[in-house]
Amino acid sequence: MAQAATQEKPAAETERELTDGFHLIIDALKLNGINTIYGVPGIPITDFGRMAQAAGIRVISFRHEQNAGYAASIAGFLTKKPGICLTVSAPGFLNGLTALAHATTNCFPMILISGSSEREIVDLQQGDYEEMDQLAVAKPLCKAAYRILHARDIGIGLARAIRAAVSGRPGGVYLDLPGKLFGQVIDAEAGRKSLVKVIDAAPAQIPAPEAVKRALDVLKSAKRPLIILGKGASYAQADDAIRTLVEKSGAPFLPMSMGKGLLPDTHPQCAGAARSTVLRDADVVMLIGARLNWLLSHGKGKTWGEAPKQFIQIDIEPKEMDSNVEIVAPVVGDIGSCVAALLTAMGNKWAAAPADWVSAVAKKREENVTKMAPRLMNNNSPMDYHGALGVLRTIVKERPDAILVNEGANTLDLARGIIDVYQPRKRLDVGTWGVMGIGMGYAIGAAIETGKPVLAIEGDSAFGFSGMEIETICRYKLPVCVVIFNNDGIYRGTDVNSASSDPATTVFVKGSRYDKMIEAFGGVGANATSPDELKRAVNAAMDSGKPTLINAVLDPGAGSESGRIGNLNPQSALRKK
Ligand code: ADP
Ligand code: TPW
Ligand code: MG
Repeated sequence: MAQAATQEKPAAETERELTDGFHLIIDALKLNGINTIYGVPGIPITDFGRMAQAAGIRVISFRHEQNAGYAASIAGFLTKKPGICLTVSAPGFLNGLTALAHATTNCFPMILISGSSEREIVDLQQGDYEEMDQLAVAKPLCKAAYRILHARDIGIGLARAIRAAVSGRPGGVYLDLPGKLFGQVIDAEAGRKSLVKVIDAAPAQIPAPEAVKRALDVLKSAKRPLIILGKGASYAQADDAIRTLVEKSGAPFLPMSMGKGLLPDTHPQCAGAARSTVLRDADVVMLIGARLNWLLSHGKGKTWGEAPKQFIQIDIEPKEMDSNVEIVAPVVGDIGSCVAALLTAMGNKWAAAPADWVSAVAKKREENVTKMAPRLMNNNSPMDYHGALGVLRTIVKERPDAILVNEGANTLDLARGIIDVYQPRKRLDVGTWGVMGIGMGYAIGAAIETGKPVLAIEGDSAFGFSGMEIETICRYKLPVCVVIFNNDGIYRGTDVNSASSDPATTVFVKGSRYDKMIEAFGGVGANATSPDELKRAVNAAMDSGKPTLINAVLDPGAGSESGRIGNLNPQSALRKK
């Protein structure tokens, strides 16, 4: 019967070329230069992943969506193109959502694409497989959220998602794709015509000349200027212009954690080692892609000292101005355009920052560096943070193009201060939320996107949040060396619970051998009990490019509660001092 029916169709009809939702999504991604997807397969996206891979898209399959999402978020930061995370419905979507919210909070462009179950059933709450109104759940947690119901809308839907993610302040976008969409068939020619190649996805936003002049007038008036470089400045990829601006101004600069490396930490104007001094004493502060949030004590209070400050802020988001304190010179636009405009307006005769201020900062910095130096050279076993970080600092100096991923509490705070970074976008860490769990996702995303070796310095607790992805690292044979600062716990491994036989809440199994984990997947494991051993093991790993995990045995008593932010711990009024 079916055969006969086909034969009866006119020739033109039978030869009509068809396409479907699967292929249209793939074509739309490729048309927009998106070549990598991070995700976890399952209903309804398993076949989509296979077809995407067959079509030449790199599909990196993870063990947990949150880690795939973190990989996508850092891909967005590193490339200025939205990183794509692909998940199944309800639980997979929710696992990915943490990373989407993280991307939005950190201003990284990312698109979470989740399959979902059918609208008819979801909207009547009739109990579908993995039923959830995902679009409604995602909305408050991202920059924009869209659903595509018809194959003919895939082109415009994806274009919208891309533009929303990368234009203005970058952020996370949710794209909901109900299962039925993938199999929808339409005429191939109509399908091709429906695709949209996004033109100028993140248009330049040029600051007003008056804003530029106002900013320079304030900067010129400064006796003690300071420039703060945030991760927005790193993201902007205006590296040369930023360096020129800083050098022309002659002002000390302070890199935020992921702003490190825009200018090397060893640059004579770097005030990283004189942080408290410059924050306290500066009279004019120019923020470039850095918010006055908790990481900068909201621009007020003791950290910022008694003397009144004037803030200049360069940011693409107008609402960021006056968010915490008055901004006397807002410069709204993209950092590339803003810095270029400032440089032009500064001309050739710009007077560099006052010499007494510059030398006072340099002196303070030298004092602090000298004070720290001997501690970094100790060869104690078990190691303390300084001994271990001292050797890693040298390794990064010798391998400046390696990407450093870093999370933990003490492991984070001390590594940030001790390890100098030499190139832009080489330090990736917990970001605005101080979130644990970015480690392996970031390491994978960074290795895939850049092809560079990755050194991940991880607290033993921090590592645990994404540890299973070492299988992913081994499977894709990525040049990732994970160093676990194993102090038997969160902050310290020494807490004791005196109320019962349960372990204290912050401690783990003593003497764990994390290096054994990677051996299960064919990677290289090593145990390091002294800085010398650590140095040998990390150098061997970085030379080999093989997936490696080094268990660095740290003194369980070496850390302090909450690392450097113990002051943020609420205190019980009833607790005896
Ligand atoms: P940090 O944590 O390093 O201090 P934040 O994440 O607080 O940095 O701030 C980054 C800022 O950079 C955000 O306010 C964001 O709007 C801004 N930003 C991101 N990309 C650009 C860009 N291309 N041009 C201008 N501002 C940008
Ligand atoms: C998603 C709270 C902050 S730091 C940390 C936790 C659990 C771990 C610190 O121990 P680690 O480092 O990594 O061993 P070290 O060197 O000090 O011993 N859940 C999330 N994010 C955060 N920030 C926490 C919990 C936390
Ligand atoms: Mg620890």
